[in-house]
Amino acid sequence: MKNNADSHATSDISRCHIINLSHIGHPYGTLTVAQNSGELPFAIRRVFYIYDIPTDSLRGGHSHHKEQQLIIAAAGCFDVTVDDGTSKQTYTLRRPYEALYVPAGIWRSMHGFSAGSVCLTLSSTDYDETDYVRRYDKFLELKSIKRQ
Ligand code: T46
Repeated sequence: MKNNADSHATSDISRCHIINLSHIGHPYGTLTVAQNSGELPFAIRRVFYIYDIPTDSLRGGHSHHKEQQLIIAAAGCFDVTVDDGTSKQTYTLRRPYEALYVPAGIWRSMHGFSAGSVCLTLSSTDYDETDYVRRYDKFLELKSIKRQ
């Protein structure tokens, strides 16, 4: 995978940001839309969601070579910490229309789950285990940052 190091070499957490998805209020409930119409940073290829999450769970703990994501608290709330090997930032997701954009090459961890929370992820790629970097020392190596 010749270009794998590229996303890690160029990504930093300043590229992570919250996108407010379109939401339409109604007396009987609010409707939120995510569609490939240009308002998203990538075309959605896959959707997955995590639920029945014990409140003390720590999910994520990896980066991706190519995959970009929008992470949404579809129910409840939780924290997402993004890390580029130099800096970290924690976002608290608490509204279903708030989508956290996480580009490739960024380490992410999800924690602080409220009871009944649902983590919905919109992904730019099909599932591919070879796209994952699951060891932090390997992640730092790809970032060309040496441990002190
Ligand atoms: C991410 C965060 C936000 C599949 O078979 N297909 C899939 O599409 C996915 C996403 C996962 N899996 C398998 C792989 C593992 O055996 O499901 C198991 C749990 O996946 P993982 O440990 O990677 O779950 P999380 O919550 O740590 O991470 C997931 C995504 O995998 C990851 O891309 O960024 O949510």
